[in-house]
Amino acid sequence: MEPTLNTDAEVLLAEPRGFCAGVDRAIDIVERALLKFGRPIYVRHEIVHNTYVVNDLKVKGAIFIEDLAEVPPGATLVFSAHGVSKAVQAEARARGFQIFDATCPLVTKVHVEVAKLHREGYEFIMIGHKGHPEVEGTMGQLDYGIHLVEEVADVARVEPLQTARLAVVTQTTLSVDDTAEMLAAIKARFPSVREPKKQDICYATQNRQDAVKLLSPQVDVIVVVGSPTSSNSNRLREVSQRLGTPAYMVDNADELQAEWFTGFSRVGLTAGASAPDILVQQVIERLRALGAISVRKLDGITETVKFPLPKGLKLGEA
Ligand code: 0CJ
Ligand code: F3S
Repeated sequence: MEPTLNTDAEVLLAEPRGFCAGVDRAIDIVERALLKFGRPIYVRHEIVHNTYVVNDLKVKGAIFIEDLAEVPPGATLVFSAHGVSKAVQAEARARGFQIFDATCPLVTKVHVEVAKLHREGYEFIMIGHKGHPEVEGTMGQLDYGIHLVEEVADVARVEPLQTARLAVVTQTTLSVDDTAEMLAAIKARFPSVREPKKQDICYATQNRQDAVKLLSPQVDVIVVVGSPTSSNSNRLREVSQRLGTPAYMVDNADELQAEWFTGFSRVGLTAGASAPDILVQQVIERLRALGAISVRKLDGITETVKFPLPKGLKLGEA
């Protein structure tokens, strides 16, 4: 590939970027299950929305399925980081699988809150993307009483059975700004609505979007490493585009196109919470081939969150 960047071009890395604690834990669960119980390990849905991670685990012996009927009796099954509905949990138990739950603890926290408030008689408005597995999992915590809104216009269409006990929950990987706007619309229509004590958007989503906000005005173009199915990665691309800096999302370095960089001197680089660092390094190599002469890390928050593994996955543990 011919260099297209200017001769002084540098790459600026967003901080933080890439793996979050929930993704680290989810991948660790599959890898430990493979070591402890041997192949195959069945995983319901992509463990995280990343092509590289999924292909790597396939090679190591993981089989990814959507329908539990594809899993043979007696098999070991892992639920993905995005979480599952009560119906999926019940079906997996009824089929007698050995189950390890890689649902991110921050998603489980939302599930627990939904169950608790439901017992107190609450109905819910959920802000999220229809069809996303996390939304299916959270809405599937109850048989009824969760109304999904995807955009501000949906708020006017919600028809709760009552409004005295109405609570808002959200997907964890949304745009912080869009969600604030939707919450304002919900509060305008339902002034007594109960908001989450601490917003359901997770720390990793918030921090990565904040980092792009800092990066975007300092660069000519931003590259986001992430797979097309990854909600949090797509939001990073949007954050930059809305601030007026062109942004492209790539699943791997081969997807970079030389013409995106023609005449530019500063390239911003970040990665979604499910995108491994090896892909970021490969993108940096490709940008060097296109003419970048240096790489600089921006200042940003250091994340220290770590989640414990479920029981039964350490070697030697019964
Ligand atoms: O839903 C989650 C618990 C986030 C998992 C990590 O990111 P990813 O890309 O697998 O999932 P999203 O599509 O939700 O961002
Ligand atoms: Fe969990 Fe947020 Fe990561 S919900 S899996 S910490 S993107």
